[in-house]
Amino acid sequence: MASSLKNLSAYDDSSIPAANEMCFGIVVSEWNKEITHALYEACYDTLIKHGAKPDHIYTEQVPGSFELPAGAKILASGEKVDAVICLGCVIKGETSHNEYINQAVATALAHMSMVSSKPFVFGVLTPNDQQQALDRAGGKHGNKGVEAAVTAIRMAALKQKYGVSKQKIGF
Ligand code: DLZ
Repeated sequence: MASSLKNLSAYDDSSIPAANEMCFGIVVSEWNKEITHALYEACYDTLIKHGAKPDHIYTEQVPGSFELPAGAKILASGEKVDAVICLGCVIKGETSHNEYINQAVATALAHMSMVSSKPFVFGVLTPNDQQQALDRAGGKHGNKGVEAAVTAIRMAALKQKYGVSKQKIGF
């Protein structure tokens, strides 16, 4: 419902900082590949459109969305990337597996964003069915891969603005 009220894939280009000096990690889940590949293409193209250099974008695949945080942590552990984008699609099924996966991924990414100096972007679709996924992967609700890329650029720019380095929050 929220998506029909606000399609964030339609955004004002001029309000997005230049990504020329930024490095990004993208972690893509292989589950529901048709969807996650569409998210990835839109995400990658959006980073390039805003100035990111192809050799400053590091892409890795993981088996499923549950593995996104671990993959993201590995990518973020090096000093190369300024932000990590996680792309996945967990479709609700007959059991409650989706709730466990979604909750675990969201919690882990939020936690890593807080304890590290790097943004971890939650680009995971949580649809009730395949059609809802398609609607958000280049369909009538835009492409959430675009939004994930824009979020990563904005958060990386925020980090640069305040000169945040590698220190952790806390003692
Ligand atoms: C097991 C599973 C199921 C049932 N559904 C999905 C899904 O819709 N989307 C997704 O990204 N991954 C799914 N997985 C795989 C889990 O994310 C994970 O890869 C496995 O449980 C192994 O840890």
